[in-house]
Amino acid sequence: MSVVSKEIRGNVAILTVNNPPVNALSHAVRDGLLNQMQALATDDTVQAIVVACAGRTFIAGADITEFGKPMQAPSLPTVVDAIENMPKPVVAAIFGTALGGGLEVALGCHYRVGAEDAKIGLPEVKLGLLPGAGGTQRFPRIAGVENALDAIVSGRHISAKQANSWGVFDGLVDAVAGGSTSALVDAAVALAIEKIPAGPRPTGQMEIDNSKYDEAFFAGFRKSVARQTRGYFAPEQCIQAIEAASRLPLAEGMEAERKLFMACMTNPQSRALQHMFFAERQVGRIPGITKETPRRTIAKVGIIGAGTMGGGIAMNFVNAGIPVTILELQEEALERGLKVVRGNYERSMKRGKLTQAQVDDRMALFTGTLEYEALSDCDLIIEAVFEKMEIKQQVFSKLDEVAKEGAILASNTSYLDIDEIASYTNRPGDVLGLHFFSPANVMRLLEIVRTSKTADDVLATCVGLAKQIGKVGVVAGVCHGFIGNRMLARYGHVSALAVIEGNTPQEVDAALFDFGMPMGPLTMSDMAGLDIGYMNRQSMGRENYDTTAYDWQDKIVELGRKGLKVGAGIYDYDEGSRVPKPSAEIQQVIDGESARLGITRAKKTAEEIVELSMLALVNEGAKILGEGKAYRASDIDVVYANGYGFPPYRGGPMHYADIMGLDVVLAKLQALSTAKPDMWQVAPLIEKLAADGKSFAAFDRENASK
Ligand code: T1G
Repeated sequence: MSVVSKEIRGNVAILTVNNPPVNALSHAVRDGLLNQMQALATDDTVQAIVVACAGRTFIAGADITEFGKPMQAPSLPTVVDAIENMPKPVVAAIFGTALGGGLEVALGCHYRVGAEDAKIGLPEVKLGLLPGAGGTQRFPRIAGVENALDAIVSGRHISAKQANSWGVFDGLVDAVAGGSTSALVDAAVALAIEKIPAGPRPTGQMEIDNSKYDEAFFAGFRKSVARQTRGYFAPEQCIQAIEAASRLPLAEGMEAERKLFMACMTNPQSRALQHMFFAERQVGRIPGITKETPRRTIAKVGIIGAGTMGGGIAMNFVNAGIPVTILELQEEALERGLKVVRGNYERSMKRGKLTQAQVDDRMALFTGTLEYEALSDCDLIIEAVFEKMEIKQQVFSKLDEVAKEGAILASNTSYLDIDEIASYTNRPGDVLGLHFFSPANVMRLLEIVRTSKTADDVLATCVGLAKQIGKVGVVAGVCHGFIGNRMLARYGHVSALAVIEGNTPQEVDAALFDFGMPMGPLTMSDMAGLDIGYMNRQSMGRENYDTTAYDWQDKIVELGRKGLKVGAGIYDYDEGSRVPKPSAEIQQVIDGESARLGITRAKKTAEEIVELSMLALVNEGAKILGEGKAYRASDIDVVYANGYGFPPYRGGPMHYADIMGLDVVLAKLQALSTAKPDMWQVAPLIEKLAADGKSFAAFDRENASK
C-alpha cells in the first residue's frame, strides 16, 4: 500500500499517510504528499482536500533516521509550501501526537480538526534543532508569539484543548471513541465542504501585530528561560526565528528560519541530542528477551519502608494507577510517610497539575500496614530499607515466607550485592534490583539490576514496567555501584584530589558547572551528605581507598559538618539557604591537610579539571561495558544524563569520548596511568577499540547485531 493513499468522497479527496510506527515524514511520504497535491491542484472534480493518517498517530515529525544523510527532494518546506499554496481548502485531521514536521504539515493546511485527546508540539529543540519547515513562522501567526515561544523553546507537548484555545484548531471531536478515527475524518470532510466557498486560508499570510514584540519583550523572554536553556545552542536560534516571524513577511522569515535551522543541524549538540533520543529507545532491548518472553502481571505492588525513598517509589506506581501496600514497622513512621506523600500530591495540586479529586484518588490507592502478611497478595514487592546487608537479609528471608508464588522481589539498594540478597530466599530467580534515584517520584532513571539468577520473565516484566511508570529503565549487572554510582565514585575521586592538590572547592565546582553539570561535584556531596562517603570509607578500611584524596573530607565530617542537611559541610550555608558559600575555615582545613601530606598546592585549570573528570567517567564506563555490566555504551549515556544531570546536549560521557576520539582518550589515559598507576588503570575495552580504530558507537552497533 502506498504511504500516501487517496480516497475520493464526493468532491473531497482524502489523502491518508500510512508510514508506521509514527507516520514520520520519510522521503516516500514527502514525495507522496507532493505528488498527490500537485495532481489535485488541477483536478476540477475535487473541491477540497483532507490530510489524514492511518495507524496510531498523526505525523510525528521528520524522519529522524534520515538525519545526517543527503536530503532527498522534495524537502519538507517544499511540501508544506505546496499545501499552503493549494487553490482549494486543505483540512488536517489530527489525532495522537502531531509533532515537529507533522504539525508543520498541519500548519500548511488551511484548517485543522483535532481529536480531543490529541497533542501537538514542536519538539525539535529537544533534538538540538528548530522547526525547519515553517513552524517558527506559521505557529506564531496562528497561536500568537507568546504561545509560540513557550511551545517552540520548551518543545513540550500541548493538549488539543489548550491549542484550540490558542486558535490552532477549527474544531475538536471525540474522535477516537472505540479507537477509530473515522469520526475524525468525517468531521474533517464536513469542515472541508463547509470551507469550499471561503476557500484556502494560508496561515503564512496571517498578520502579526508586532507593536508589543520589541527588543525588550524578547530580552525579557530570554531572561525567563535562561536557567533551563543554559548551555543549549538551539533555544536561542528558536527565539531568533520567532523574532523574524514577528517582523518579516513569510518569504523572508522562511529564509531566516532556514539559516538558523542549518546552524542547528551543523552544531554538534544536535548530533548529541539525537544520539540521546535513540539511546533512550534502545534501553529496553535486552539480549535474550523478546516479544515472546512471558511477562508477569503486576496488579498490586508492595513497598517496604515509608521513608523518602519508599514513599517516592510508591508514588510512581500509584501515579500509573497501580495500588500499593506500604509497610512500616511503627505506626508513627507509617503515618509520617503517608503524610509526606499526600504533601507531595498537594503541592502538585497547588501548581495546577492535579485536582483535589485526583489527589484523593491517588491516596485511596495506598494501603498502609505494619504486617508483612499484608504483602502476600502483591505481584511485586520492593524494599527500601536501611542500607545494611543484615537488614536486607531479614527482609528477604521474611518475604520468602510471606510473598505469594511468582511475586517479584526487588531491592532498591544502591550498593549492596543483590546476588547475596537473592541467596537469602529460596526463589533467587524472582529477585532483582530496582534502583530508583532520589527523588524517586521525579527522577526518570531506574537501574534494573539483574543478578546471575534473575529469570528472563522477571527481567522482561520489570523492563516493561519501567516504561509503564514513566521511567527510563536501564539494565545493569551486579557490581559495586552498578552503572551510575560506580562511575560517580571515579568522578568524585578526581574532584576530591583536585582540592587537596591545589584548587579550591569552588574552582572545581565552577569548572564542571560551566561544562554543563547541574551542580559541581562538591556541592553535590554536600547535598547528598558527606557522612555517606565517610561511613563507606570507614567500612572499607584505609588500605582500600585513596586517603590522600579523602582525608580532608573526613576531617570536615569529624568537625560535625555533614553537609547541607546540618547547614555546613565543605561549604557554609546561611540559615534556610541551599546556596553554598566558600568557607574560610574549611579552606584552612584543606591547606593544613595539603601541608600535612607534604603536597605543594598547584591549581589545575578548569579545562584540566573537566578533562580529568570526563576521562574518569569514560574509563569507568568502559570497564563496566567491558565487564558486561551494561549492554551498551549508549545505555551508560542514558544513565548518566538521566540520573546525574550530564548535559544531554553533550550526548553522555561515552558519546563525548567518541567525539574526542578513542585514540586521543587512550593516549591521555595512558599518560595518567604512567603518572598515577594506582588511580588510573586503562580500561581494556578502550585499548581494544582504539587499536581497532573503533568508537563506542561502533561497539554498540556490532553488539546490537549479535
Ligand atoms: N522519526 C523516525 N522514527 C521515529 C520518530 C521520528 N520522528 N519518532 C519516533 N520514532 C520511532 C522510535 O524510534 C521508535 O522506533 C518508534 O518510532 C516508537 O517511538 C523539519 C526537523 C511520537 C511521542 O521529535 O517524541 O520534525 O524503537 O518508542 O513512546 O521541523 O516517538 O520502535 O524502532 O518513542 O509512543 C520532530 C519524536 C522530529 C518526535 C511516540 N519530532 N518522537 O512516543 O513511541 S524533527 C519529534 C517522539 C522535525 C522538522 C523537524 C515519540 C512519540 P522503534 P517511541 P512512544
